[in-house]
Amino acid sequence: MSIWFTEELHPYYRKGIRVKRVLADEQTQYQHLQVVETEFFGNAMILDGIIQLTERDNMGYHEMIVHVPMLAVGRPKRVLIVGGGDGGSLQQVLRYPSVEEAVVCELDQRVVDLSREHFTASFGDPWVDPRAKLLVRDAFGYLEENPGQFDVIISDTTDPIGMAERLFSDEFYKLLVRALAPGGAAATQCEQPYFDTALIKQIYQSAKLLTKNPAYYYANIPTYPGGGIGFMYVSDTPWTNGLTTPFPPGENKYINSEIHKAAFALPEFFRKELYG
Ligand code: SPD
Repeated sequence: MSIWFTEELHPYYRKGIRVKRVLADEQTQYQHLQVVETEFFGNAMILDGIIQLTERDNMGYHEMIVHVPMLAVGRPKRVLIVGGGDGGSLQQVLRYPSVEEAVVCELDQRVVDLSREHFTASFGDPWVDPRAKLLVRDAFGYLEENPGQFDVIISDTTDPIGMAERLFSDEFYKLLVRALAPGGAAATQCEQPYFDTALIKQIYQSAKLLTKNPAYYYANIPTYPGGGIGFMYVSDTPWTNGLTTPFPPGENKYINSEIHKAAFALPEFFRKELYG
């Protein structure tokens, strides 16, 4: 027996994946959390009805959100991941021998627990690395308490709905930039050019007031709306600095030098919207 899971993040657009069986289905303190085994994409995590990751295509998301700022900074030592309780970004961050501490600020402990149960084939168990530090708390307060502390910050969040909405606000971006060490860089989950143009423009304008060299880039992820998602690079350090930095030890499944560069090329309608 198999069933179709249909996602409707936007009221005018739907996509579906075929599910073989449900592995977990619970209401946590914060959200409806499901893990399903799909027919093509391996295991998938779904939060409040929205696909967060699948085993088959998460690498486009995690490698791009992590390596672009990490490579730009060069030898990052202290890294903060906002959200990211599934461990996918953490796994990529820990590939860098220069990293001394990787703090993950995740609100929902159950996301961590169920990922450790169902996604070890993809992520291993990055939490056993002594450099990994899990804080089960809201990131706002933590950012406020830690100005100038991080070489890289990854904002690995859900969509701007409900409690996650403020992670896309000007206030959040101010705190994010304030928490960066001099020369540091951040990358944030920044939605879909077709569906979220106004939001992305607002975030870019805010990032432009706060830093010298923000830029938007994009990755293909078939299980996300529109087949992909974008990221905002936020830093005084140009992202192009990373083009000559060697990749860290370990295997890349999505990023390579050509993809790294090409990800910043935007379709004309969207380039005009964003950069004028
Ligand atoms: N529309 C889905 C966006 C999901 C972004 N978050 C993914 C979390 C993976 N660590």
